[in-house]
Amino acid sequence: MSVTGGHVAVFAFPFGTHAAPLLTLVQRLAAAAPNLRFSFFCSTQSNQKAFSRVKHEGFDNIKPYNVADGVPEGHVFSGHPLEAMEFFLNAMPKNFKSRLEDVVEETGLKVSCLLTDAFLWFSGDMAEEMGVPWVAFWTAGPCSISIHIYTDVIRNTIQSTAGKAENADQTLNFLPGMAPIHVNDLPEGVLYGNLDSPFSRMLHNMGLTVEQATTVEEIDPVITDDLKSKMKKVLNHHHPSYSDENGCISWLDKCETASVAYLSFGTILTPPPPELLSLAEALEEKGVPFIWSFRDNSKQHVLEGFLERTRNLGKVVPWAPQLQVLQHPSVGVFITHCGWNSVWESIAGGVPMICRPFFGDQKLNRRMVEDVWKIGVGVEGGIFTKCGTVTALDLVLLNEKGKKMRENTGGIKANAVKAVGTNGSSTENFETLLEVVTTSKKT
Ligand code: U2F
Repeated sequence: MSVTGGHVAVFAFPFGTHAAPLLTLVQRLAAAAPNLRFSFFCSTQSNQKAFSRVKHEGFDNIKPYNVADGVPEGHVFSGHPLEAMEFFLNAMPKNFKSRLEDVVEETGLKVSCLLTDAFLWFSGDMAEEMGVPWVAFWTAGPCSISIHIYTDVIRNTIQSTAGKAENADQTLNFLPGMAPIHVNDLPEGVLYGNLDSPFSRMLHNMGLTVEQATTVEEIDPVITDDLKSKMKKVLNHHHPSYSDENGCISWLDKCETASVAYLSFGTILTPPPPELLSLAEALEEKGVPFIWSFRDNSKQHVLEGFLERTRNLGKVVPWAPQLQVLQHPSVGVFITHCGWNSVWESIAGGVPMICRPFFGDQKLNRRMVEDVWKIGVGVEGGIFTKCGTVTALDLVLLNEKGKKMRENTGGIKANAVKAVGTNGSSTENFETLLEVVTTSKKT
């Protein structure tokens, strides 16, 4: 590999949908700056997944490096979804630091820029020590990064000792653009829950140190303007596409316009069995055709009878090309956990949402979707019941309100499309980012 233009070290966060969008951004940069070398650091498992899902040919200037995942040898996992993450958080920042040192020694290429997931707050200090710029990449929405930046203000303003329940409906009207957000929507670890867990501490530290973050800025101008005044650069990002191994698109081709429910709960969680059952009962009762992306084999037995009976009504797949599914005219509603990527992809497809948020930024996203952008509805009582899901399906698929929600996605999408146009802010932001990574100190 002959590279003369500098060495960008990229640190990815290996859980949820973090590494894939960062890799997509790196591919864009690598294509635009073939003389730059990009070293992509992440856990073995996450590197395998991220690099296997994207076309890698022609990207000779991107090289994956595996960092230690911190899991003790012989450890048997309990099945708790956050267990692997806790090990990784405890191994940080040593695992990234020592692997980077090895790579610099092996290749003889000094680092000229550090491009990292914003979660990895220690990168700011590392970049400063190396005398190179730090670009922090934020994979979720502007609202949630703002919450982390203002964590101390929130803690000082709202008495957390009173507990979540007593303050649940208090709004964050003392923060720019945050008036619609209620205490109840806050990610755990900001005001309530374990403020001292490794994950809460990581987010708090990030809020205190983040200087440059990427985010979709058109979607909420007030929050983004405020962030712009706080951070050196606010940039936006794009999403990868996947192949259709399970024939979802050809199946959708046979369905009526806006009739199908697409269900997915992202890459980390599966709703608890009683909720899965309620959801299935609601779909069956209403006879709504569906595509259900169902990752967790260990929970599929819950749906056994339902799957038998609905063989002609719907399709359960281990992975769907979500971006394309949501673009398909047959899809009428997205039943989602409100992960940021899913929300954004639903907007891009013009599909209204039924929201069942679980943790992290998902309740914030639900609030924006339902109350601010008016492009979806939360399930009654916050969890799936048969009755609540039937009501939500009726509202979105059959009611005028559902039509209006679909129309509302159009306005938000139009801004995003403008942003990625030739003179749009996204395009300009990419050029700025390119400038930062290419003009930083050469090797
Ligand atoms: C964490 O979210 P998740 O990774 O669980 O969920 P999303 O942000 O919604 O991203 C899921 C991605 O996986 C893709 C889908 C999204 O890009 O298109 N996908 C797919 O292509 N096919 C499938 O069958 C299923 C999913 C976290 F839990 C959230 O709270 C955060 O908002 C998010 C971003 O930081 O990370």
